[in-house]
Amino acid sequence: MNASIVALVEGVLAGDRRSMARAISMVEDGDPGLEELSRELFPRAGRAATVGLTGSPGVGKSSLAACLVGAARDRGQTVAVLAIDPTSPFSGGALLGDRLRMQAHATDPGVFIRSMATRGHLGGMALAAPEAIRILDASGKDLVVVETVGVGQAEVEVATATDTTLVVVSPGWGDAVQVAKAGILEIADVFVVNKADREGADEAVRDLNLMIRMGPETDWTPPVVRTSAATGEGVDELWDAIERHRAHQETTGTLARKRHRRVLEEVEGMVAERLRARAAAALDGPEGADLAAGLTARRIDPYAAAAALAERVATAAEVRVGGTDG
Ligand SMILES: Nc1nc2c(ncn2[C@@H]2O[C@H](COP(=O)(O)OP(=O)(O)OP(=O)(O)O)[C@@H](O)[C@H]2O)c(=O)[nH]1
Ligand SMILES: [Mg+2]
Repeated sequence: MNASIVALVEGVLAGDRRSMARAISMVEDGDPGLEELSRELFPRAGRAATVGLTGSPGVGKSSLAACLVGAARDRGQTVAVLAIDPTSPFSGGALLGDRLRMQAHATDPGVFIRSMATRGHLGGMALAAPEAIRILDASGKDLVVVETVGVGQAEVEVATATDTTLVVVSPGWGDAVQVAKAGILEIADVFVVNKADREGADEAVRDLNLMIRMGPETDWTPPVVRTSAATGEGVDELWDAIERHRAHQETTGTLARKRHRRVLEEVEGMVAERLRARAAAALDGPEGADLAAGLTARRIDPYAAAAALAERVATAAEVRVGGTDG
């Protein structure tokens, strides 16, 4: 194994900040050494509780993450925060403010904070997030908090990467309606009405509860917790709700099922990515030219072309794929 990867693995397992930061950068860049790194870290992960924070811009996700860091430390737990911006090709800039808010924890060795973009990762968010979470998990942190910006598919993907998903809204924006529209009712394990120090929090709580009651019957009813990240109000209740959800998932076996499904989906994504890369490489060469000629002349249809190519790239022992394939 590459000596620098060996050192990096040791550093991550020891919880060394610089090693962790480098490892996350490798995820961001889709570094070729990632496969080796992941292979070494995988057996050491799976211990951390993972919590996702999601919601519209500005509702207070980062502020709440900072509150959760405080709550974890009060309870003697170590914690990592990963802020993911799937829309930005760069990390740092846009999220720097978040890190400044976290400054109270910046020198605490039990806390690791990092933002991440996915500029180079082939599988995008869906593959990058679980990989980054695993690094933080393997570093020995008890809790990993993941914040995502924006509403959309990437957000849902990140939600599936964590054990407990918090959907955060703030009062006065008709946020309950937004939640319904965005289809994130389904992904919420706990609803948080943040900025409870502002007017309209009670209405938001009421609307959400109403919506949950009208929703499908499930074995877990997401609680709606009122918080103010500004005053610290409700943070203990939020912590309790997270713990209750975790306990529920453990006793019902949902947690194990969720994790199984997650890792299988990850493998599926990797397979898809590999085959896609092989197909692209094949189409780039003489085979692509042949196919193009056949398609243009209407000798072959796209379905048949795809079926033949899929068959070939799936079984080909050796297809040259510009460095991304083993
Ligand atoms: N009054 C009040 N303001 C809050 C509260 N929580 C956060 N804020 C403020 O709301 C603004 C946005 O907070 P952030 O924590 O950055 O929100 P965010 O959801 O992380 O925002 P993005 O990452 O940009 O989507 C900041 O100015 C915070 O100080 C709260 O509970 N009460
Ligand atoms: Mg934020």
